[in-house]
Amino acid sequence: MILAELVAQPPCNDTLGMNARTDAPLDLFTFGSTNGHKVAIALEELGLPYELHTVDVFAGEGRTPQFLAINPTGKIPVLRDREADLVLTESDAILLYLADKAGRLVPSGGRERTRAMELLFLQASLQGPMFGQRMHFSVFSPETVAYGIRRYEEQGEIIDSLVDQLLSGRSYFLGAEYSIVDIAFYAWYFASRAAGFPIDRHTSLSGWFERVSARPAVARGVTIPHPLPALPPRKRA
Ligand SMILES: N[C@@H](CCC(=O)N[C@@H](CS)C(=O)NCC(=O)O)C(=O)O
Repeated sequence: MILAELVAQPPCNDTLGMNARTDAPLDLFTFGSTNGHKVAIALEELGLPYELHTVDVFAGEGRTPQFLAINPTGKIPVLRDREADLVLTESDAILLYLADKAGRLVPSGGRERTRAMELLFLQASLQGPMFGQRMHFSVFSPETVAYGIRRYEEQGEIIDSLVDQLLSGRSYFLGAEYSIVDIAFYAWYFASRAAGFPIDRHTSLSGWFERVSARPAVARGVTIPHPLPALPPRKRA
């Protein structure tokens, strides 16, 4: 979604963090959760200066008229590129925009770029929604809904096996080169592991997770704008 211009400045708590600067041409509206982590990691990896705006979407700050004018879904992350007069939502679209802007972390053309797009769509349409529902039913739901827990834990296991297969015999999703596809998948694995969903029995997946975790920009990105809070204990069906 591209809005021609912001209709108002959001009333966010502006927080300066990590490599962020107040005079930067990019604004990142985010909170310390998966989809926001993706963009924070990419900005840190690419060394693009950005101004950080914390929007506590879980306390309703995403539903203010000012924020809804930027993103009608009321969700983070949102990126504003002042120089390009562009406001962009959807974490994987933002990853692609940033990588193209910097000319790094995504193939510029050919079959490799087509493969990267395929995997980004897979992340956005399968891993993200399924892991999101799993987190909801197994961790945050105020009720214990056995069917919901079973359904999404089963889906999670199917995705873990698929990702393990995709990573088999390669260091990263696209082969030898780390890319925004790794960043896109990593953010949900980071949160899922913190919520108590193990991946150890999948050797390719767990090896990849360790490799990506060891990157300094990734370690910084998952603390922006704050470290992941302690999560409630995982419910059992
Ligand atoms: N498809 C969107 C999902 C964004 C999303 O669900 N963001 C969450 C935080 S990770 C959010 O803002 N949740 C608050 C809400 O839904 O009200 C993306 O990839 O950016």
